Amino acid sequence: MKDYDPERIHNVGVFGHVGCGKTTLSEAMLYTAHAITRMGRIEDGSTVSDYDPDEQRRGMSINLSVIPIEWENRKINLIDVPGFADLAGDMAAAMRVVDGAIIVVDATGGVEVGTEQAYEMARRANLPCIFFINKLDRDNANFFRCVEQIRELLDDAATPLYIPCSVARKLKGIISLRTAMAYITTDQHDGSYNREQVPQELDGLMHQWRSDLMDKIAATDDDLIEKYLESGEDALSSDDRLHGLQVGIEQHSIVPIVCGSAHEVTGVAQLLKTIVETVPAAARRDVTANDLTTGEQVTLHASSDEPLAALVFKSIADPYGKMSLFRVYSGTIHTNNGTMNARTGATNAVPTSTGCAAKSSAKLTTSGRVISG
Ligand SMILES: Nc1nc2c(ncn2[C@@H]2O[C@H](COP(=O)(O)OP(=O)(O)OP(=O)(O)O)[C@@H](O)[C@H]2O)c(=O)[nH]1
Ligand SMILES: [Mg+2]
Repeated sequence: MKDYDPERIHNVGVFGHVGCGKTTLSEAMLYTAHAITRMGRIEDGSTVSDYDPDEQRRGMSINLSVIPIEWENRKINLIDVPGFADLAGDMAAAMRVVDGAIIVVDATGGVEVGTEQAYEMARRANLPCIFFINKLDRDNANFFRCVEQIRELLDDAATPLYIPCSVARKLKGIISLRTAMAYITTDQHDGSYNREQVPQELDGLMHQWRSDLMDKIAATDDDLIEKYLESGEDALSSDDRLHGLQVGIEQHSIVPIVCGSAHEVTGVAQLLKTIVETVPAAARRDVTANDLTTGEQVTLHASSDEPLAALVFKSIADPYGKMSLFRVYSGTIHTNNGTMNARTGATNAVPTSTGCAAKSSAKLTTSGRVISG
């Protein structure tokens, strides 16, 4: 994997109710980004994320997994988090180290207890969120009921950026409300799609939801609202729409909803695009921390030449040894150099630093350094 500076690293967690499809969606993102050549399945115990034999036997996630994905010259550090309520410790651990949250909603079940819990925690952690309404390929999926429930139960700022493109109850792809185009999934189901006109029968629905989105985008900025009121939604350029979306997310007047099917790899490329467009890169998000040696509050900047500050958020022991997963907030960890444990005051050497992709690990940088991000 290439070196990425913190301007190009997005740390994102995938959260939601048990079984809503987080691991399958993570697998679909890896597949869409060509990080794997075939899509693993929960039923076969072949996903990258659920690598533990116990997870494979039970068909559910037990440990969080870190999954790096390269997408359009960015690196997305994805953390796939188990949804099972007894494992909420992993959810809390992941929330501490990510800069954005994907909240997956099962389109057949709607907002469930685990969805509410994940969204509340993400809001408390002040994380920008993206909802992904999954399993739209299922017969009993109901996208619009999910949107209604999300607005009623979680947040009325939730706003679809995409709606399903279903014809005769069959999911064909998704419709972008920003571009007013349909992205139709190809027969390969590998994340590729064809950009097509919106089917006529969905045109009215698309315009109705597009107006809802454009109203919110335009309302974020005086210049945009002026253009919008004078000349309508087509007067907003794609840069205007992106700017309004980003401001809306920052002001919390918009929480984006993306949709699709992890199984059919539909809507997954658009989710990756939404992540890089809306989750701030590591360098963009300063973090405050307590310096335990001085008792003072400090702001950590994600820059490789600052003093080192890193947080171990999960330790895993397996027959091969012990592994600590950490996020570097500022500075650089040099392999075999001493790092001070701020809590105990002890100095520990970091024997090897690797970037990990679930069970496998690969050296993060060619120079054996781990830089902030
Ligand atoms: N039809 C359909 N099934 C899906 C989709 N995504 C996931 N599933 C199925 O839903 C079940 C649960 O999927 P997982 O990916 O394990 O869900 P999860 O959210 O990671 O589950 P936990 O980590 O245990 O909370 C599996 O049987 C998947 O095959 C989808 O888009 N469509
Ligand atoms: Mg899972």
